[in-house]
Amino acid sequence: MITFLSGGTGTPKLLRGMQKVMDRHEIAVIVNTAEDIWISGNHISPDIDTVMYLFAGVLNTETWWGMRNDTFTTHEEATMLGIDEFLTIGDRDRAVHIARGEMLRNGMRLTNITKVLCERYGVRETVLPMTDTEVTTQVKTDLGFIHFQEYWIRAKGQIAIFEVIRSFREPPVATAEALATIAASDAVVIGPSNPITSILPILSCAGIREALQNKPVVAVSPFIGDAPISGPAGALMKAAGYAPGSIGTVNCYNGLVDIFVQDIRDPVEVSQSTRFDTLMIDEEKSIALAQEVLRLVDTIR
Ligand code: GDP
Ligand code: FO1
Repeated sequence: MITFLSGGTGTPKLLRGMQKVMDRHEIAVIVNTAEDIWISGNHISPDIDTVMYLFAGVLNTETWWGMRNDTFTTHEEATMLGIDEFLTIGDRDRAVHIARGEMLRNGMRLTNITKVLCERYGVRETVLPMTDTEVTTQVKTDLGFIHFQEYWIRAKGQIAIFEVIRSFREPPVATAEALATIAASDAVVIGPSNPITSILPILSCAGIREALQNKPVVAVSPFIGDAPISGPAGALMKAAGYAPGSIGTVNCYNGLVDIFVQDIRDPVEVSQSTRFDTLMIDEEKSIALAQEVLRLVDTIR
């Protein structure tokens, strides 16, 4: 068993390859939930949904969110009625948000809800939220703290940010299932996800760092030079006090990583790192990187 720590784009691209080269029952994914948000009364968990849709074979791999060939009738009608949905929500995707919201209101744990949804979609891998309680990444702007999604989607990442915090009513604790999965794994792979909005929220759940200390950990950089392959990781690293790039990424994961993987094109030198082509522009590239990462894992487990 290998456990992956994942957000909703970079690591899912690696998982797309892993699916093809591993026994799918041997893949476990602990997923960031700090980007979750309630919209129009329903619960969106963007990273869980991306991972679940990928494994279910229904993910839109053009955008890496939402379902392939979804329609947007409800979103269009709700917008016409004056509802402010700043995320474009597909009709089938929305059904998942409705189901999740309803189960949450009925008092079910997010872990169990995710299990039910994955079963309905025939997912063979294990998909686990990092925690069962609500935690939200917020960024400080000139107008005060706003939800990460407000910054990245509504403001299109076009406003200055000065600080990143995670807000919660109770400090997030890793679920028993997440900790048991790590304990049962031969190794943990921190995929090339956004260190600030995807990986640090997972590492900050009580129990995770201790669990990782006893495991071989491989991490893949989401940066080439000071720019991420996509998304807002550069601005977020700066706002959180880290240098954008592979060195800043290693520093985020302070001392947890046994083998750090950088892209062959990355001009930054991280001592004792391993170099692969990490640009997963298609499924073939994802499979090739997955194979390399598995070979690495074999050398340390
Ligand atoms: P989010 O939840 O949508 O932000 O997705 P993640 O946190 O999982 O992934 C975002 C990160 O993925 C960004 O910082 C990108 O630089 C990184 N990324 C996207 N595609 C690739 C790729 O092909 N290779 C690598 N190494 N990183 C990638
Ligand atoms: N990202 C966008 O850039 N625009 C959208 O309209 C959008 C809608 C959306 C709906 C459901 C969902 O699960 C994800 C969605 N995302 C959208 C992606 C999501 O907000 C991502 O979490 C962030 O883009 C980066 O982490």
